[in-house]
Amino acid sequence: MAILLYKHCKGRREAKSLFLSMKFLQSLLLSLLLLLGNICYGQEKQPDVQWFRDAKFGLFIHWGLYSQLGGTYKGKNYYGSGEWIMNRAKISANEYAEIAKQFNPVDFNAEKWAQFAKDIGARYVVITSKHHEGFSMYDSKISDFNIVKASPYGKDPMKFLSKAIRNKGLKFGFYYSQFLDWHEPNGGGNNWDFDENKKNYLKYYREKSIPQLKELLTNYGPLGLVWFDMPGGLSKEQTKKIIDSLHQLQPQALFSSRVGQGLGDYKDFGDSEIPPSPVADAWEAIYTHNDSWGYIQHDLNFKTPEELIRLLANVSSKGGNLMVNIGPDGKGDIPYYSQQYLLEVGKWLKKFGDAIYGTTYGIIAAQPWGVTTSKPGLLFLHVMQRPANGKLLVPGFNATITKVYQVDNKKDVKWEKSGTDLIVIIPELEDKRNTVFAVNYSGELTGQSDSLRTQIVSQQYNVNELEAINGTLSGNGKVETITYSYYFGDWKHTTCITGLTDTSDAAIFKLRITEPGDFKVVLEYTCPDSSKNQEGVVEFNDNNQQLYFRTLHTSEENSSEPVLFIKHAIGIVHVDKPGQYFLKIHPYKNGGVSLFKMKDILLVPVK
Ligand code: H79
Repeated sequence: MAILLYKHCKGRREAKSLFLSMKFLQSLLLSLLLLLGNICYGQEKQPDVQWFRDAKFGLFIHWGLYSQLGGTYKGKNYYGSGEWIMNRAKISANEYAEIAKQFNPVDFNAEKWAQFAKDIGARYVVITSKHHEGFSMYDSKISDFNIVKASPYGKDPMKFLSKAIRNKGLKFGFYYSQFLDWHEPNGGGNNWDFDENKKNYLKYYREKSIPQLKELLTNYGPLGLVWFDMPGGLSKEQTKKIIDSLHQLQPQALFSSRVGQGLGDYKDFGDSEIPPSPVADAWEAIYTHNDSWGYIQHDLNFKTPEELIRLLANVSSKGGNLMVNIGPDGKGDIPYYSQQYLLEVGKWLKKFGDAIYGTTYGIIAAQPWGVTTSKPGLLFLHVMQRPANGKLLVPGFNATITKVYQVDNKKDVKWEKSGTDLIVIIPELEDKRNTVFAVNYSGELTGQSDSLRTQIVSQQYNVNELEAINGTLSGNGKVETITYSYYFGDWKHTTCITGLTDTSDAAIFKLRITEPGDFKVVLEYTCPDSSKNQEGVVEFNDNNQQLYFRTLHTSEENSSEPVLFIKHAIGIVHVDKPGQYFLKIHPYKNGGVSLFKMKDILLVPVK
């Protein structure tokens, strides 16, 4: 017989099989295993990520001395990441420390914040215990530069908040900036006060960073997670050693991947980044509600309820969690629009939360109408665009359907099946931002295999988007995610097709067009000066129809500036009858430079 032996002490998830013939040896081994398990517990036991995977929605809170400044210093307004103001205004550590004397968040109310987190439907809350500015927002014995000792407030808000959050049944976690510390001569990042060459990062880790993390993991009850940010100055071995010593304090606390060196218990992508395709491992996308993480008085660019609700569905459909950030002000008040708009998400989750919490990525890929999420025996259809004829096509539904219903009111919805096409006859959308229908089925739903991935294109929607990630590439064609920003630190990430240089470098999109008609073809791309005036061609339906175009200059690429995308309409294609088609894009001639970086091709039904 074979027994799986999980080696808890060394490596995590390694398994090896043993072959034994005698029964008593088996039970002896099992007792040994139990013993081993107990000895190892608390040392390197893999923390349980299941709660995190199921949670789906978290609340991030950036709060520190930067909140007191609110994005303005000495009469100058700063735009973008407000928590970077010390760095951007090159404020000396001594001068910056003076701000603590005005920091008195008398409106802070742990119960109110916890109730808010609960009401918006968040399942976990993460708050900055120390950001890059170096100020500890809790009672620290390691550094006097903390809210209890250095501010008139004189209390530890984290004591109250950690309890209040847990009392609501939510997980509580700390953000901690482990390497950057602009207050400390040996901390990372401050080169306007301190000589980089004289820094001893290890001393900083030894004397502040690690002891503070130990305080946080010791004095605030069980933590759901520790959100490390911006690693630096450590080798993989050093990082591993620190992680192991911290995990000993709380074996169940999850550490974010920004602990560095490819370590950590779950994956965070870049700030405001969603991977282009579903990811099976535990991961999280972080977005801030406006353009800054820390409070900025003059930043009113809040994402609307519709944007937030759709963002959450989109992230869930790819298998991740969304953690949305708010920046309370120096008094401890949550900005008005964050309160209003996030509460809308909470109301939506009360109705449709079954389609978010506890789900995994959508088995059926994104469609012109929206996205899907999955549970065993259930596929959730997040409908954000209603087909004009009310017939919602779910292709590739190769399982037996028992019923289809609207998630909030549980009312049955009519449906038809034709081969593996499921057609749901949907009523007017109760919530135009996202109304979710559930398909109850038996058997195994596998969806379309990726290599055969064909996108539905239909006259029923205002637009059909062929995303870069869905192109099949030949020659030098490749997919690349470009990163840019508007103000500062308000990162944007766009996945593009690039490298289309010679006629053999092509991107092909496989389409299933469901009705005859004409479509306007719009290329959405960014094109630097060096790529302008290149000729290209879009071939539709095997060379029968060709659209020629010449690339237009948009902007140069620079991560700290906007990258501009143009929607360049290049012509019309005609479709005689429904069926399988393909659309191919490539340069017209050899020997040029890459055409552009193309975000998508839009097929707009001609009406
Ligand atoms: O807390 C929020 C940000 O302040 C923090 N992560 C989120 C959650 C963050 N810290 N650093 N970064 C994000 C990346 C910043 C990189 C840069 Fe720069 C800042 C690039 C340009 C400005 C530092 C200074 C690196 C290059 C120059």
